Amino acid sequence: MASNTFGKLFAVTTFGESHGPAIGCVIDGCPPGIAIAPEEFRHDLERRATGKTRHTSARREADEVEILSGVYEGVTTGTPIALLIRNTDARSKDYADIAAQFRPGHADYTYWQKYGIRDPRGGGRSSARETTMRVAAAVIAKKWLAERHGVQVRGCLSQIGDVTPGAFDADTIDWTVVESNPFFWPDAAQVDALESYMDALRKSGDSVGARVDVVAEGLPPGWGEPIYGKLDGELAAALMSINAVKGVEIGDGFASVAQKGSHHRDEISADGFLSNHAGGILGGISTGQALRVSTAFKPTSSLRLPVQSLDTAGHAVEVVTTGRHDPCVGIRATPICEAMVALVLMDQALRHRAQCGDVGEVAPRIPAKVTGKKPDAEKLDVKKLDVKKR
Ligand code: EPS
Repeated sequence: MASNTFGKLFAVTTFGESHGPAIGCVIDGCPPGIAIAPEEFRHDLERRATGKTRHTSARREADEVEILSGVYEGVTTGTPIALLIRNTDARSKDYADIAAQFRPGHADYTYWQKYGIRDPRGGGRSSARETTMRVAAAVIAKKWLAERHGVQVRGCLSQIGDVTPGAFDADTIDWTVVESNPFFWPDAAQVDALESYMDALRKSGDSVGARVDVVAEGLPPGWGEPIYGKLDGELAAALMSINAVKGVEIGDGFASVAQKGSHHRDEISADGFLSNHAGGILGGISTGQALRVSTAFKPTSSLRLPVQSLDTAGHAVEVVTTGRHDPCVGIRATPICEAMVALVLMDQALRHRAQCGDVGEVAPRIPAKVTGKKPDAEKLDVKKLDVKKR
């Protein structure tokens, strides 16, 4: 299958199916000298994993990473790094009854049309199981970005269905709150209400969409390649490649449509930029401000609620999907979005070093921090700060 490789200098190829013996990746182009141990993958893989709370799929995978190559005595050697994770909890019988049916909203029909054959077990290659390897590869990217450039890539859930955080500002997210609840939710006061919301949703058999925000801080100005390798363009493509993604916004995104230019342009003073509507990117190149990107996930299509469809013979069928499905795929998408942002940044950092490494630091460097001189009233509208509890 083509197009399983991502990145130019830090190139990640993933392989494997949800119910095959294993999933894996090969990272080619990783700089030598990065210390990495198998246990360092655990934290992010557990953040992404199913079966950790009642709000995600009940499948319990061990997600043990085996490093097959590219690492000697705990340090990357510059040769291809192969990572392998064996699938340990696939239950293919859940798919026996729907093996020849097209689940509406799933990739069953399009894979069938493209290849004329498909692996129906757990969605095969189209399963979110594949995202495990992106998160694993990004553990190395995140480590290099942090150690080499002081870049931190962090994300949170910023909407589930029509519920938005009661207190949310991308510039002042309390990351300890985000990491201390099963939703990566930034507002501690709403977590109980979200638990009830998700319990009711799961009982109803339905699913709901979500929005994930990622903020990358510490970026230097200059990363990103105009014209066809723009940082925002590559971020959008990377995030859109995640299962169930239907939209990506950079900075104020679609809200920019209703803004005036006098408001949107981020004023510059000697103390720093006065706002960050651009989301840290101008002309496809990082400004040195925080990178802000937001991703929309559609509601999960595998539901136990009956729905009409066709089978591969063209007969009308009623599809009922049993098995262990997420009522909201967006809930565990935060580490996946972080991973894709980190992989893009790693690749762009290496590309910048390759072409412009000799340019060095160019004066003046505008400080990243927003000084707070200009009240950002319109931004509040954009994020819909009203809480809609049910
Ligand atoms: C998925 C369906 C479920 C999820 C799976 C994603 O798979 P299965 O029915 O085979 O258990 O559990 O997610 C994972 C296994 C994972 O590791 O993310 C789908 O249709 O995308």
